[in-house]
Amino acid sequence: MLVAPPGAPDTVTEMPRGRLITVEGLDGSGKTTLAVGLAEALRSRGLEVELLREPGGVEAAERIRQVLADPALRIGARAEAMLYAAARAQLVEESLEPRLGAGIWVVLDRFVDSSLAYQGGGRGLGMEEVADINRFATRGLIPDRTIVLTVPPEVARTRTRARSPSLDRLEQEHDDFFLRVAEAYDRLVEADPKRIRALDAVEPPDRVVKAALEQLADLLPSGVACDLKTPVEQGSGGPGGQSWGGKIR
Ligand code: ATM
Repeated sequence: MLVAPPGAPDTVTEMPRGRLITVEGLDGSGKTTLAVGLAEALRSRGLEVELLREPGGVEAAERIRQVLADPALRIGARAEAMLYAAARAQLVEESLEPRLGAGIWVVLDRFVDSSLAYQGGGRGLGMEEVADINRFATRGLIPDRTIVLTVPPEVARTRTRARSPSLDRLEQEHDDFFLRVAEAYDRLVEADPKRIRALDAVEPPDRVVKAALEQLADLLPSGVACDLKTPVEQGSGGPGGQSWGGKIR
């Protein structure tokens, strides 16, 4: 099945395709908080939005996630890249394509750019090689917009360690691994500024959500404004407060 261009009517339903918005960055950058906040903000403007994560989002991919996180397993760099791509292939086929085809927006916590940064950059497999297997896995599906949260790797590491005392297989990597990942993200932002927008993750969460929404302005259906007040400005909590929860799978 060919991937219709963003915003083009779906040939079967004549419904405009949904948009795929991905959120990227180092663990501890606040990426998941942003994904939850962004999904909420888009829903509050009347859009149907699904919030998903990678690796995961569908049962087979969630099981692959458990394998990838297991610190007791030895997994080589190439096998690791293929496992992320396999989880992604299943998510695309089982969940993303049907939803986008039905006009649903998807906010996705990580996608191909994570593999380019972690396996291509961090593991040193090369971004082009990793892009090749992912083109196969995703049948060429490209996000309509990607927000990369930038944060100094040492800040991200401190937050990750504070969050959980036991680190998973990837979180146990050395600092220079995460430095290479951060550099790879910088290269991705530089190479595709139309799709990939970098935001400073050190800003308060509600400001990051607001800034991310502004980066989606040209994708929103006409009549939907992108300058909504953040929930904090509206006095209803939000990621700056404590009430902005959300299930992400
Ligand atoms: P989250 O913690 O954002 O759910 O991601 C799980 C780990 O998987 C994360 N580890 N760290 N640190 C990043 C890693 N990852 C990859 O290495 N490649 C990928 O393609 C994806 C989707 C995630």
